[in-house]
Amino acid sequence: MEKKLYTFPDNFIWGGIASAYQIEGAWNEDGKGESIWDHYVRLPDRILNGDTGNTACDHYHQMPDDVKLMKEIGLKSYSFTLSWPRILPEGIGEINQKGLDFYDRLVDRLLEAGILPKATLYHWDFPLPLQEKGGWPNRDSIDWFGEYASAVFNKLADRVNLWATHNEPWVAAFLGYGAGIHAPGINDATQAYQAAHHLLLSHAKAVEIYRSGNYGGEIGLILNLNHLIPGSDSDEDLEATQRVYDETHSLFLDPIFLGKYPEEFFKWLGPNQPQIEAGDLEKLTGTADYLGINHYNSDKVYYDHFGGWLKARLEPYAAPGWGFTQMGWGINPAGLKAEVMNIVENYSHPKMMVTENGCAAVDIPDENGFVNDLDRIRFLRAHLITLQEAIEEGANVRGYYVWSVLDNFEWERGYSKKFGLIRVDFQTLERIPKQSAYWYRDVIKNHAVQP
Ligand code: GCO
Repeated sequence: MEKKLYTFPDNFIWGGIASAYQIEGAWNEDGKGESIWDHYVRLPDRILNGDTGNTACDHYHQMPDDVKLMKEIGLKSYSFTLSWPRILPEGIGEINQKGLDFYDRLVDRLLEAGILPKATLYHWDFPLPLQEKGGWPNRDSIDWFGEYASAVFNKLADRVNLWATHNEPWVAAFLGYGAGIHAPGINDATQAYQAAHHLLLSHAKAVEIYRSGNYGGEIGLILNLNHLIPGSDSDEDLEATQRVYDETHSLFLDPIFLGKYPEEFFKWLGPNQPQIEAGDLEKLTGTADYLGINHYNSDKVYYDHFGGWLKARLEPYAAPGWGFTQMGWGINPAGLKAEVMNIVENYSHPKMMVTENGCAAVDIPDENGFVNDLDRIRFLRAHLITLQEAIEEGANVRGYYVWSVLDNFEWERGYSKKFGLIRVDFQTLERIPKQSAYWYRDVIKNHAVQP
């Protein structure tokens, strides 16, 4: 019997994604200012093996060849992020023209290669001088971000029609200002929730600026929506799961799509809840032309008296027949479909894209440096199949971006985890496409996934 082919809509966008700090390098070249990550990686014992993004994949210098490689593996779109301090070294004020020119060249190279550019304004590399003024917890950050967004739109919005303001504001707020395991390394729940509120308001500010420019493209928000499963049907586990859902999902989805914050959750937060000014919520509602969903894994959630301010403990969940990625994340392909259908059913059925999906795989190169990453192919195939099912059930999903195009700097884990379709030898900076790159090229060509 012929195997079912999982086909995607004709106009479905097939892409790959990376982020500025994780691949560019040139951390202090051509007038670039310091980001909080440039500073954070120099602090003792923050990054595994003392790795930094100082060079990373050296994409800043190797960009033309990287775009050629993207074309060779058949990408129809490339989602990149812009380094705020490369463009505004002080965060506000004088523009570094050489910084903007890099992205100008990147966009032109992509268009020449027939690859749709998608640009995200912020992927965590906040300008250090502005962090020294209080960072995202400072309400001035809204206007700082607006000034940055204007400078970028003025230069690129004539050729880039697919934008996102923030990548994973939850990570920026709660790992950067809450857990303190990401830059700027602050451990303060009140600052984390205030940062989350200002990240959302800055998103709305950038959207307002973009829309007033009548550029005609689309601008959205990208959220990390991993799937949460109650550890049991006990009240305490169900309530703990709701609290984790509220912090990771409701806190961002509700104001944008429902015009409200999760009130019960704010009562739980008590003094940690963000200071909100009159009119703030009205500014947030309806500010996403599409929702970007970053999805990797599922977790079971249990009540835990010692589980931080949420009093919750997460345990990675792997579906039957699956295991865990090199990040220790539970593989549960059905979790992607569950997250997409949750948005369809509870958040007014918006336009969506899967803006990140991929896995850190074992990746052992052969004598030629080639990686036959069948485990990554199995991961991607299974997630695309559940995504196709969601689309068949009515989800308005317009595209899918594999994280990541290149092996790169995996934040506090340094270069120890490999997510790329293309291997990077960090001794020589040689790029070598993995088997998954060739598999994905066929998926793109066929607009379909074979089981
Ligand atoms: C994220 C970030 C990426 C990560 C990737 C793998 O989702 O955390 O957007 O920068 O590198 O997800 O962890």
